[in-house]
Amino acid sequence: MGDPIRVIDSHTGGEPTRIVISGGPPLGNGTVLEKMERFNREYDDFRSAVVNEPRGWDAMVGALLVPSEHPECEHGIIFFNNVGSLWMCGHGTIGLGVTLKHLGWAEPGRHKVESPVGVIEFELLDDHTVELTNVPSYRYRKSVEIEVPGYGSASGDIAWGGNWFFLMGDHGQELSYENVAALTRYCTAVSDTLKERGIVGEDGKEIDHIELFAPSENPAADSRNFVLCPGLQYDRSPCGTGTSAKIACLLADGVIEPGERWKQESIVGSVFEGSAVWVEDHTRCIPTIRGTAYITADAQLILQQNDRLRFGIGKST
Ligand code: PYC
Repeated sequence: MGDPIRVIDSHTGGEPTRIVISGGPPLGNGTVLEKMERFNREYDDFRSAVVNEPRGWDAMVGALLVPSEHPECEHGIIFFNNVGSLWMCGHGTIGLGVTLKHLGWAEPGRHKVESPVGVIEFELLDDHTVELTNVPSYRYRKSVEIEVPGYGSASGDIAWGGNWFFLMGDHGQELSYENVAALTRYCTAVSDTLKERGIVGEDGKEIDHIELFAPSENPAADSRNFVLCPGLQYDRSPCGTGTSAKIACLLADGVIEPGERWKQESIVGSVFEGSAVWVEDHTRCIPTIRGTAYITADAQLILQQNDRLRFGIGKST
């Protein structure tokens, strides 16, 4: 056994994050993208041990705090879930800010962190509130028509907000917590259709998050969403990268102005508040997403040598 694996668990608007703050695998030198690639190649058992049953569960999002060689960054971060790594994670970054505060490793103010897709910044506003300044986000394609077997025709926008999303307003689904099983089936059918038709993000990148929208019944929110993540779990939070992708589309359509606030409610009723400003020649915007997180555990993970399931169910040795 190596060093003890210490984790801090938190939830951001209901979506869990488990951050490994020590005892992670040695990923060598390089950028955080290079470290993530090595993590994917060589340490998938570790990922599974941290987030999958019996130690974790399917909705758990994990993160590995790593050193960053970027001159402006205090840390690097690699996010992952029940099936693999994520490019970025907004709710997880809000959880990171609150976790670093809990540990006494970050004071209120602005902090830069290197993610695999670029430098992100978070502002710790108080013990629980964090505002993420995300990577440049944009809509790649508007109103892509698809025929979803068993459901009929539908259309959606393809956008990048740190992950690739297919965003749908016109889907005929009821966005309620009671309807999560049916929403999961629908989004899975959409995801399968995108794969079968070879519909991808820029540079052929897989669109691995499906995001549905509907009006919110909460007068304090502008919209409600349901986000299906890779691994077929839905985001309990409004999804930081998904809200970034949505705001990029709203800005492109002129529905919101630069700096105007958008309040996105999740399927469990938690709310993120976001806005964006244009960069470069208006092809990209920089979203900021504000949310709250709470610590739920400060623990040490134990992987016993003689435990056949120590790396998680599906990874038995
Ligand atoms: O908040 O960006 C997010 C996220 C991605 C997957 C789960 N949460």
